Amino acid sequence: MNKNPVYIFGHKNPDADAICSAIAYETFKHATGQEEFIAARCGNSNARIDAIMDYFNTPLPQFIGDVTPRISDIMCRSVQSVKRTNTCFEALEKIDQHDVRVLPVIDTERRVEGLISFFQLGEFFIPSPKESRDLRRVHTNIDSIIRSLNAVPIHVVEKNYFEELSVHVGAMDIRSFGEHHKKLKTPIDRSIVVVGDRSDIQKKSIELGVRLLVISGGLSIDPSIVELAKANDVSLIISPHDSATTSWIVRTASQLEGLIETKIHCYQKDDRVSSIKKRIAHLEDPLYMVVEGDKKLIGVFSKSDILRPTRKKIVLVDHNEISQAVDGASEVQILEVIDHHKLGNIPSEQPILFINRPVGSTCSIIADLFRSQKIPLEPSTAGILMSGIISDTLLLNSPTSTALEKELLDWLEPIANVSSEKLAEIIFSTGSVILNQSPKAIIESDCKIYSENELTYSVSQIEELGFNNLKGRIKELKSALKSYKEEHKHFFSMLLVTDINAHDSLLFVACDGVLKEEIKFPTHSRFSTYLLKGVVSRKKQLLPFISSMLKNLGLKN
Ligand SMILES: [Mn+2]
Repeated sequence: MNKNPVYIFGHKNPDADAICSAIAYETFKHATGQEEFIAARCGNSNARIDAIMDYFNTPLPQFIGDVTPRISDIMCRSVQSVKRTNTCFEALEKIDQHDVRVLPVIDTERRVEGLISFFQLGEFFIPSPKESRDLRRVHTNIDSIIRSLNAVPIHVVEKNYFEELSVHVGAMDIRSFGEHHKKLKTPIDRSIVVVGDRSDIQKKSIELGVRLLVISGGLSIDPSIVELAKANDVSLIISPHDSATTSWIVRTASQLEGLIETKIHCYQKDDRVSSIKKRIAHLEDPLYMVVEGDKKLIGVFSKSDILRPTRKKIVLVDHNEISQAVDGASEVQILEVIDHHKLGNIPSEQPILFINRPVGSTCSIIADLFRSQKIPLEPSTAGILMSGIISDTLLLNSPTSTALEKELLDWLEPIANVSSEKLAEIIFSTGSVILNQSPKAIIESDCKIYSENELTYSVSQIEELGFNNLKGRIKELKSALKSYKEEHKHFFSMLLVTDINAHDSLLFVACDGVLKEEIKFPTHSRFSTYLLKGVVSRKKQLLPFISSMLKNLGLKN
């Protein structure tokens, strides 16, 4: 599977041309070495599409209802984390090993507690000169010190007890050593003294009752000192490092507890990138947490992850208006548009491949790409292309049909090994939508939504072999159309029922009074709705009428 597929989408409420052109364009892309292009659909199939897929033994493109970029698309899933009981040494090791600057702090159940950053650790190890006392501070237990130093324990008392300790290097003269301690005001029993082979300081420290005596440089200790430490309950260990290094490493044994930033921001993996972008604009967190359930950490992201342009890319076939495109299309990169409809308004940040030809179907444009580039076709691809052409042009009977369609069908027939007439019969004789669907489904099955300035309106179309099936359904169709219009707050909603034998259509309109006066089509006596003689194309015949009607009403430029 490709890492970043580019999905080829037909419009919502797909018709045969939308599905067939997506499939054929995927094949075309693969034939030209662009394997990342994958056909998809953002709506359900219908009987006509199913009949085509069955006949050519081709699976439907996968359904993807929404391409909105989500946090799950940009978050990093393999997260390095620490626990509050970890030491700075362990955190620094992770930061170094994994080349990160921030680590989430989690509990044993993976619940987020906060974060620790390289910056915070830096502040801890290099406090401001005014706070030089902080340079000695270490919150830890003796076991952590032994592990950080890789030290040899000689005598250890209560090694797991966490306490606030203070580090001192016993480098001064024995006479000043005791005085120095008094001046520092650190309780002696919470002091760590690091010293080399100076038995006087070693002895004095034990007698004063320090918490821990660290012999540096891996030096051996006189047995009498060991005995004295045991007698005084003073912990005694040997560090392999020199005194300066030892005292620094002892501080890295400090527990993260106390350094953790607990003011963090957590988000969900399904949050939209666009809304989180706004929400974190004023925040300065080095890392944002992605959690699920009981604050369980599942990923992280940074501001730069969210500001990066989306990696999701799509191609639109058989439409060029955002209102007809898959949900979230306006938030992803539209790489190409291959279409044969009027131009909507589709802004792009970069130049894109945009092919729009006034021909009978999108499949015609794609078939022509195969033909002009001399790319060999499988019979099933040829058949799929024929199906899109036949379905959109009503077997060349629609006024949208051009000379190109006739030419292409003649070229494709021998490759697909099926005649256009036979294929037309298979496609158009599939069950009547009117007979098999609810009024709501009839309106939604091939419904296109258009936007004109602030107005939106919808035009649905179904094709039937004659109008007989409409008998007794008119009332419920009209009322379903009205509900649809109101539910979607459209300016108006239309349903065009086309008789593909006689090449006429009936038009149902749900609208308010002012619009009704502009519609001057004759009324069909039997079905008490408008009869549009010779009208079969929503795109080429009905939409220009709607356009001029909106102009007359001053609603369109
Ligand atoms: Mn089309």
